[in-house]
Amino acid sequence: MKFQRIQGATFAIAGAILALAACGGGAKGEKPTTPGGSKDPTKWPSNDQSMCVMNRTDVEVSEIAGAGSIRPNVRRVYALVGDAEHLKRQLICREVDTNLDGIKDTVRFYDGAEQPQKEWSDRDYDGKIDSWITFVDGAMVELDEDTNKDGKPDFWKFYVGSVLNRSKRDTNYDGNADIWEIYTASGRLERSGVDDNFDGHVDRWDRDLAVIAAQEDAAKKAQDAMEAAKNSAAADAGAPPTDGGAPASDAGTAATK
Ligand SMILES: [Ca+2]
Ligand SMILES: [Ca+2]
Ligand SMILES: [Ca+2]
Ligand SMILES: [Ca+2]
Repeated sequence: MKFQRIQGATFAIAGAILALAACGGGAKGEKPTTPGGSKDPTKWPSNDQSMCVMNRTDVEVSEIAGAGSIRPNVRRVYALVGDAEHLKRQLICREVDTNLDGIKDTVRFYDGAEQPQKEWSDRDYDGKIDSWITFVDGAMVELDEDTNKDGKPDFWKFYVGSVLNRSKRDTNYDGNADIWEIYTASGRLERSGVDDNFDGHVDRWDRDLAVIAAQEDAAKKAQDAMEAAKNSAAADAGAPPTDGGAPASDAGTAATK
């Protein structure tokens, strides 16, 4: 029973990883092949560049072929926990060769409760990790990306309740952030602080004009609605005489017919 639950959870994660990889791949058609890999499964390298390297011997490894693969491309590593009588497997690492070239390109590490802790991916299959995700209580809180293919993160995104909350970028790739971005509650860019001369201090704040316009528009609509409600209440207060007069004229009209 317990094992079934674990299987279900890991399959759900498999879907999430594949969806993520599909998003990041970008290319229409076939995904690129990592140097040293091959799209011909009979020519897969003997070294699959495993990232589930565990400095422990009390582990069990399971290899399976995922959808569309004729050779195993998914590896799960379990720790064996408990005493001899109550030994159980606990998922600690899972890695996938998502473009089926014989080289693992996405890995997830799990905590003692089998909740994801970290995920690293080579989303453009150039052989270098370019995406680092941090999870807290199973939710993504940080996504770091390498946008210039130097193997180092230069775009850091922070999430609150799965919504992008703030980010920072290193646009001259010196390792230090020089743009800081703040997002609205719906995850839309609201304003950016820009360090023009790369001295570590914000020189100017840019605000998203579209967001400001939308905020002003919403405020004006609220104001208009309030005015309309006020006018309508005032009209209602003076209305009875005219309303009262209407039936009479209707009656009169009817009477003339
Ligand atoms: Ca691969
Ligand atoms: Ca890469
Ligand atoms: Ca970089
Ligand atoms: Ca910089």
